[in-house]
Amino acid sequence: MSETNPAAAEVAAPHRYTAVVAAEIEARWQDFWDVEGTYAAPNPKGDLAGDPESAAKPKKFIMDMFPYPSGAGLHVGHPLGYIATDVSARFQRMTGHNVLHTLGFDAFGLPAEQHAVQTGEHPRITTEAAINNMKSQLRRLGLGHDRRRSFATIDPDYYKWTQWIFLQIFNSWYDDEANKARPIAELVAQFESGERALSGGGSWSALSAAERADVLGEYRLAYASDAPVNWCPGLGTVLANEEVTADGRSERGNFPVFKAKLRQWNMRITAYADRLLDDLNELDWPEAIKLQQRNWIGRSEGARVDFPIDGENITVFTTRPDTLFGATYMVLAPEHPLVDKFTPDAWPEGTRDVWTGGHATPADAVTAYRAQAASKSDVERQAEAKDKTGVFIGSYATNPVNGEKIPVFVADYVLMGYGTGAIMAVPAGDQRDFEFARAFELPITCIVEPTDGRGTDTSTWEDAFGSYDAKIINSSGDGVSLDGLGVVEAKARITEWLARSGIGRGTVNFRLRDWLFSRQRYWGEPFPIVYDEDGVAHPLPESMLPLELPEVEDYSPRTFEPDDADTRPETPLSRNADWVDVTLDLGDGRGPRPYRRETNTMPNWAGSCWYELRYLDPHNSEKLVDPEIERYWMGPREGQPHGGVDLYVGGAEHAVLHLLYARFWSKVLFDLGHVSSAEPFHRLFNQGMIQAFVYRDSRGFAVPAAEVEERDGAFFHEGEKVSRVLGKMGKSLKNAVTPESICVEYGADTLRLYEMAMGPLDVSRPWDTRAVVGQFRLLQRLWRNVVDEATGEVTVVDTEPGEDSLRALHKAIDGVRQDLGGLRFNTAIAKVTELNNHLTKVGGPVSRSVAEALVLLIAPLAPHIAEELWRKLGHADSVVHQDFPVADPAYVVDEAVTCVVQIKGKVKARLEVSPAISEEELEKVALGDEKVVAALAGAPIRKVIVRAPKLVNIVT
Ligand code: ANZ
Repeated sequence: MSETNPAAAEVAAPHRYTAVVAAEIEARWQDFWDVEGTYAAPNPKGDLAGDPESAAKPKKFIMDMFPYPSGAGLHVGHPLGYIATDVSARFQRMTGHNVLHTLGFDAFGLPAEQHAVQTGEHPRITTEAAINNMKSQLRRLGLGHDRRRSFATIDPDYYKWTQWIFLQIFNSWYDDEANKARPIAELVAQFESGERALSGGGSWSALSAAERADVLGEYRLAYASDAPVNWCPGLGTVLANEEVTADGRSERGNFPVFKAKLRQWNMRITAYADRLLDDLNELDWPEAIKLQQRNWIGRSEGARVDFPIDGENITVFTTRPDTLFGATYMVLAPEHPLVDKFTPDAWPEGTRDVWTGGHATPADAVTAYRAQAASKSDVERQAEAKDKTGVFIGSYATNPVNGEKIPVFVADYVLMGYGTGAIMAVPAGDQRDFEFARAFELPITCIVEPTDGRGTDTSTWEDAFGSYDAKIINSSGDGVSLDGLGVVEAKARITEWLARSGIGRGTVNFRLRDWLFSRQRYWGEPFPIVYDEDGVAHPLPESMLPLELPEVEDYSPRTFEPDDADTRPETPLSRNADWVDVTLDLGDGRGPRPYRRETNTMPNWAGSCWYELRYLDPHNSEKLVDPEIERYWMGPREGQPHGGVDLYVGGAEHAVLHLLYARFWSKVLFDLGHVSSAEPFHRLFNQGMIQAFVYRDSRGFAVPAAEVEERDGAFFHEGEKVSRVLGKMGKSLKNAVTPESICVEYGADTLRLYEMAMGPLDVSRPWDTRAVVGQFRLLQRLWRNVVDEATGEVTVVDTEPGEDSLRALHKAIDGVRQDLGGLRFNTAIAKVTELNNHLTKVGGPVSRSVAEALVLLIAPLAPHIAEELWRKLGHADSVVHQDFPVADPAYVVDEAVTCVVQIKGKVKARLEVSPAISEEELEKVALGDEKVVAALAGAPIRKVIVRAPKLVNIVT
C-alpha cells in the first residue's frame, strides 16, 4: 500500500497524515493566521502600534529581495529564499524578537510594458493580475508575512515617495568639506553672501535664472546633462552602464548599444564613491559581493601629470607616475576635446607612414578614425586580445621629466569616460602600450630592471614587463632621479616632485560613473519636474505629488533599426500634449505659468532603492517614514554601526545594480536627516539557485521533463533517447515544476522542508521531484509519534522520558537552535529527523514533554503541521509565538572520554574530557595539567600535536 495513496490509506488508517489531511490543515491554519493577524509586527507608535510589550522586545527585520510579478507565475525555484527568510523569521519570533517580515512587489518594468505595446492592454492591468496570482501562490506556502505592510512600487501612494526622494536628491549637493549631502538652499546662500565664489567669477545676483540653474546643475545630486550615454535604438531607450553587457549590447533584448550625446537625468553617485567603499567594511555581506562592489567603484590612486604642448597642457591620469621616464608617446581618446586644437593642416616632417592611416592630412585621419571608434562600445574598445588601432594627430607634446618630444595619437583603447581621457604611454610597462608601440614603430624605453632574465634590450621583448619588486633604471632627469628605487618609493618621490614643480599632483580616480537615471519608457515613475519657457527645470511642490502616469494610447517608445546609431529617442509620454503642456502655480511666488513636463520616466531600479523603509510605516501619508519607527527597526546598534535590515536574502546577480543604488539613496536620506540608518542592509545572504534537469532531443530541442522516463541510466521521451544536463528551471526549458503541484501531492509543509533540506542555503542544488517524498515521510512519522492513525487520539503520556530520550532531545534542541540561528536549515532538519527516528525506534507512547519540544523544534520549518499538533496536544494558542526550547546542558555533553597526554611519546597524564572538546581547548587543558607541567619541568615546547578528544603529544 502506498503511503501517498489517500484512498487506500483512509481504509487502514483513517487518521494518517496524508496529502488530503495536509491540505485541510494548511488551509485552515492559513485562514486562522489571517484572521488573527498572527504575523502583524507592532510598531512602537502610529497606526501599526501594538501592545507595548511586543514593541519593547529586541527587533529583527528580515527581508527578501522583492519579486517582479511575472505573468508566468512561480516555479519551485522562486520561493527558496522566501521560505528561508520565513523559517528564520519564525525562529526569531520564538526566541524573543519582534519580527518584521513581509513582501511587496517590484512592479514597474519592461515585460508588462512590452505586453502593453503588443496588446494595447494597460500594463497596470496585467501587472496587478500577476501580483494577485503570485500572492495566492505564496499564501499557499504558509509564509508568515505581515500583510498590512505589503505594497507594490506602482501604487501611487508608494511612488509619491519615490518622487519625493528624487526631489530631495535634486534639491541637495555634496559638500566635500563636510563630506555629506546638504540642502541646495544652503549652497545658494553661500553664493549669495559671497562666502563661495562662482567658478566663472562675477556675482550671484548678476546671473539670470537660467545661468543660476546651470551653476546649480553642476552641484545637484540629481542633474540633467548632455552626456554621452548608451543609446539602444533597438529598444528605443538609453541604458545605464550596468545594463550593458560585456560585449556592448543591451542586457535585455541583446541589441547593439551606441554612445550618443543626449540630455538625460543623472544621479551623482560618484560623490559617494569613498563612503560606498569605506562603509562596506562594516557590513555583514558575502566577501564576493563586497569585492564586486569594490571593483565596480574601482578606486585607483595615482597622479595627474601635465604634458606641455604649444603653450597648453594635456593632462593625463596615471597610476604609475614612477614610469614617466618611459613615456614615449601619448594617446588621447578620439572624443577628447583637445584633439581638434592640436590637429594641424599638414603632417609634420618625420611622420611615419604607419602613423597616418594612409590619409593625406591629419584632419582626414582623425575624422575617419573617430567615425570608426564611435561604432564601438567601451568594452569592445578595451578588449585585450584586439589589435591596437589609432592615428597620429600631427603634433608632439613634451615629456615634463626629460624634455623629450613625444608624438600624440588618438586611439580607441583610451576611453573618454575614465581619468582625463588622455594617457602617457609607457610601452615597456603596459601591455596595451607595448602592442601599440610595436604596431606603430614607437620607441620602447626600458625603465625597470627585468627580474625574469629577459635583459634590458627591449627589441628582444615579447611583452611588457611589470613587477612591483623590480628596481627602477634609466630614470634620471634634471630635477629628479628615481634610479635604484623600488616602485613604491619611486611613486612617492615622483609624485612629491611633480607637485613641488607644479607639473602634477597625486589624485584618486574612480571607475564608478554617475548613474544615468532617465528612460524613454511609459511604465515607470514620472519625474516630478517641469520646465519653464527658458528650459529651466523646476521641482514640483510636495503638494503636487504623486504625479501620476497619464492614460495613453500608445505605450511604446519609438524603436529603430538596431544598427542605426544616428537615431534619437522619442518617449511615449511626449506624445500626450494635454499632460505635457500645463499651466501650474508652483507656489514659488511666480504665480500660474506655462510649463512643459519632463517626459522621461525613472529607471526600474528607482522603486527598489528605498522599499525597506516603506515596510516600516506603510500608510504614512505625511512623511517618508516616522523617525521613531525607522530608528526602532533600522537604526544603528551594537555591531551594526550604520543600522540597516538584519537579514536580506536574494540572488547574487544584484551585486552592483540594486545593492549599490539602494546604498546610495540611503546615504543621501541619512545625510539629509530623514533616516538614522546610513546603510539599507546590514546582513546580506545570497541563496543558491534551484536547478533542474533539461532533457533535449536529437535536434537539441527541450522536451517536457515530466514526460521523460529513465531506463538503466538512459533517458527516453516518447521512445526516443534524449540527453540530460543540469540547467535553469523555467517554462522555456519545459522543466518547470509549480509549487501548487507539490502542494497537491504532499502539502506545503513537505515542500518547505524539501527546499530547506536540499543543501546549504547558499549552494545551488538540482530539483528532484522523486526525492520530495522523503520529507513527507518525516512528517508522517512525526504525526504518528503524537497521533494514533487508527483513532486520531493523541497518544502522548505524562511520564518522564528515559535518559536516552532526554539525551537525544536536548542534543537536538541544542543543534537545531544553533543551526536555525546560523541559517543552516538542512542540518537542522537532519537533527529533527534524527530525534524523530529515535522516538520511532524506542517505540511506545512518547512523553508529552518530548513531543511538545519536537513540535516546537519543527514549527519554523513546517508551521502548519506544528500548529495542528500543538492544538491536538491541548494548547489553545498558536505555536508561532511560543518560546523555542532551550537545551539542558547536562544532557548535551556526552559522558567524558579519556585523553592521553604524551611527552616525547611517553604517556605522562590521563585527562577526562568532553568528547566534543575543540583542539585548542584540549591543548590548553593538557598544557595546564599539573602532572604535565611537572613532567615538562620548564623545558621549551617545540610542537604540540592534538588529536581531539583522545590524544595530545608534546614535543620538547
Ligand atoms: C602609465 C602607465 C604605466 C600605466 C604602466 C599603467 C602601467 P586603473 O588601474 O584601471 O585606474 N589609463 C588612464 N586613463 C585611461 C583611459 N581613459 N583609457 C584607457 N586607459 C587609461 O588604470 C590606470 C592606468 O590605465 C593608467 O596608468 C593609464 O596607464 C591607463 F606601466 O599610465 B597608466
